[in-house]
Amino acid sequence: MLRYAGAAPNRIAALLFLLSHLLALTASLPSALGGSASPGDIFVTAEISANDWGIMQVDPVTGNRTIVSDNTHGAGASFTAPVGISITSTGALLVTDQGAPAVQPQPEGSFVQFPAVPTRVFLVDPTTGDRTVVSQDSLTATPPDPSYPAIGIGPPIGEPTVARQLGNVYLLPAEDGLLNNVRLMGINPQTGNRTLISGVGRGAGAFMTFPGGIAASGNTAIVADASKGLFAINLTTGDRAILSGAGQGAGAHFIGGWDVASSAGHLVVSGSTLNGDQSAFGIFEIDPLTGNRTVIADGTVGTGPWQQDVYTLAVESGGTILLVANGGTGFDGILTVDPATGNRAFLSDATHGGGASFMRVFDVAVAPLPGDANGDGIVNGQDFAQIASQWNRTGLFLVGDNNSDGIVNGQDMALVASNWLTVSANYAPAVSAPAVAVPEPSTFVLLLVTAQLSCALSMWRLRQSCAK
Ligand SMILES: [Ca+2]
Ligand SMILES: [Ca+2]
Repeated sequence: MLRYAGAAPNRIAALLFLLSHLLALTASLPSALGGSASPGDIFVTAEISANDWGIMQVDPVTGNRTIVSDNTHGAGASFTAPVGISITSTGALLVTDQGAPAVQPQPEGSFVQFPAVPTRVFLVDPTTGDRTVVSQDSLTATPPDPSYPAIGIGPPIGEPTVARQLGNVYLLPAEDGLLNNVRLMGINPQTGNRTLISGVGRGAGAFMTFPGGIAASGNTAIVADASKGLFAINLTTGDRAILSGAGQGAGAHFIGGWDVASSAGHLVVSGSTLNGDQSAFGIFEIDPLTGNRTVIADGTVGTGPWQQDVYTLAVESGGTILLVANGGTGFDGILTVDPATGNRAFLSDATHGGGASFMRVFDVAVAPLPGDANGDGIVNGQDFAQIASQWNRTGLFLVGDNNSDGIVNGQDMALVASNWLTVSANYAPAVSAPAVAVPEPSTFVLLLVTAQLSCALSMWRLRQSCAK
């Protein structure tokens, strides 16, 4: 068996992957994909005006707003109550819509609540605004309402929060409005079929109560729960454990989680410090292994606007936190939060940013920059070095695990190669000019070729010397 000492095999293996993909790219440079969000693009679900809910795009620098998809933008099935939004690996917008409940009288005189518009999961083209229903509940009307045929089979979508892609499945936390049966489901993107991953009847451990945001890495989903904190859910067994909350994890007081995102190897969480008291609210940095917490921002940490009813969040390249402020007149919009100081400023609201106006924002998503292993907003040699130094390491939310499959390997390096020198939309304002110039691509490729040839020669010699 061929063995190397020290870090050499990491760099060699990583170099070989990067080189092979870079050489392949010279034959077919990536063309602009229609209908794909660009890295750093910000999208929100919003109540745009009375009876018009939809998707808006927010410029990460100016805060200017444009309507992407609503009653008059984009084709396809109409939104009813789009709430959660995330971005798929192909740059489409993945949106959960809670439908419209209604109370219906029954023949015997009772009243039954059922959704007049079913709950749905949409894919939305960020360029055209066109909407495609991926998965849809049927209405519990008799006879069935032909205008809302079920799409996909399996457990009902119920009351979904935000769906998130992990590999080839969409993860969807939801509760059943009638049964209060909180569960985590997986959705097949091709068929819309839903399977129970964790909940009543599958997996051991405490049940979720009020699920919100979700992050995922490897074989684990982290679900924010407004009543219990953060759940860690094994995607194979369905087992649930409270990772951080009352009695779990040390550090800052933390009871309930509203939303969660991953950033540079840790979790960024919005949540409450007193059960049921949203005024006792903060942004926390939480260790995904221990559940230990520190406060990033709250009513006393950091300066700038702060008010209760701040809910969902996302993290930009460079670590800036985007926070949805949803606190009533004069406090609706998107805040930026400096992760180092906790300082806050409005990016987009009634008086910041121009363009289309909105009434309320519900959720925010930032298009990631694939291959940006160190999260600085540009894909370059530093990302190569980051991945090489972590080569074959396994774990949760690893820096360098670009595709979130729980291991740092050639697939992550391939994303570096295919996005070489791509920058995120917020790159310039968020990162100061590098002191050392980034080498031209051709120069870097030449260096890699030289290094790779050198490695190949030494490998050949080693093989020869080892061959019997
Ligand atoms: Ca980078
Ligand atoms: Ca990976």
